[in-house]
Amino acid sequence: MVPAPLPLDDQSWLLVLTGAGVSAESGVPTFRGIDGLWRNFPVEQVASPEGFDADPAQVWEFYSERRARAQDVLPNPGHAALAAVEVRLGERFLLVTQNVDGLHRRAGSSRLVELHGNLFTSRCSKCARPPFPDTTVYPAGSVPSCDVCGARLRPHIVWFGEMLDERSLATIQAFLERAQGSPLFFLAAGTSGAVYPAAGLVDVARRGGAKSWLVNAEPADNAHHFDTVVRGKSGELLPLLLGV
Ligand code: BV8
Ligand code: ZN
Repeated sequence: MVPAPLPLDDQSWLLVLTGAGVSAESGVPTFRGIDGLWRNFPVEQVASPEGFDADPAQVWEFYSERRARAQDVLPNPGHAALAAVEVRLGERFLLVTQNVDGLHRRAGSSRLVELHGNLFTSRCSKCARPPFPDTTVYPAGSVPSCDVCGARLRPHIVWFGEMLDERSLATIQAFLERAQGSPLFFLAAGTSGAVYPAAGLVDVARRGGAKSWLVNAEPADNAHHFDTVVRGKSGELLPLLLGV
């Protein structure tokens, strides 16, 4: 069944949250699906500070493998639809992504918050050197070191047990404050709703008066928090729901 588009008009504000499912049709494996990334590497070992301290080479192997894969893939119509609706809504639009694959930016999205960091950015695990672009696929077993202080480099990614960047949360808060008094829509796509605080964003938006939609291939952990749930592929559904 073809879903009705979101009733967006020239007063509407739209906050979108995406997860790994939005990149699945580009060929990027999701985390918890059958081809899940975590299958080979238990999440605590490869996406946590403890795991990095215990075996930095294994963590760099995990992220280098994802860098190699993500370089070969292309944005899909779901990414393109989100970039198009940003052009239409301008400052009344904000895209928050849990994805670190960089595909939203490659599709043209710029009003974008990368909540969990970015695969193609590294930083020093020790000194205050700012995070820097890094597309290097490091050879298995190697751990790159900072050329300023010599400490280990790490991916600029938010690991489990780590706080999100304050600026990300402030950007979302400021957007919701500016939207007050106008019709607000919240759309989540391709996310299992398992990871917080991202999975709690729907509740924050609803407290701001939002009508909420979820687009997902399977039931999500927090599906009951949404007014409307549309089952299916985001690459097919987002262009329809966003009318682009
Ligand atoms: C924090 C970087 C404060 C890594 C990631 C108990 C209760 C509540 C919270 C916690 C708790 N215990 C611990 C916590 C906190 C923890 C958390 O939420 N844990 C969960 C697992 C219970 N959160 C944190 O640690 C966060 N920090 O809370 O700080 C704090 C500090 C100290 C102690 C406590 C709290 C930090 C979380 C960030 C972790 N980093 N990513 C990396 O990417 O390498 S999370 C990781 O999972 C990815 O970012 C990923 O995006 C994210 C969420 O997964 P999804 O994107 O949803 O992907 P998933 O595969 O799960 O689902 C895809 C969905 O798409 C599926 O449903 C599938 O059906 C669907 N799909 C597939 N194909 C399609 C599709 N849909 C549409 N179309 C398709 N074609
Ligand atoms: Zn350093």
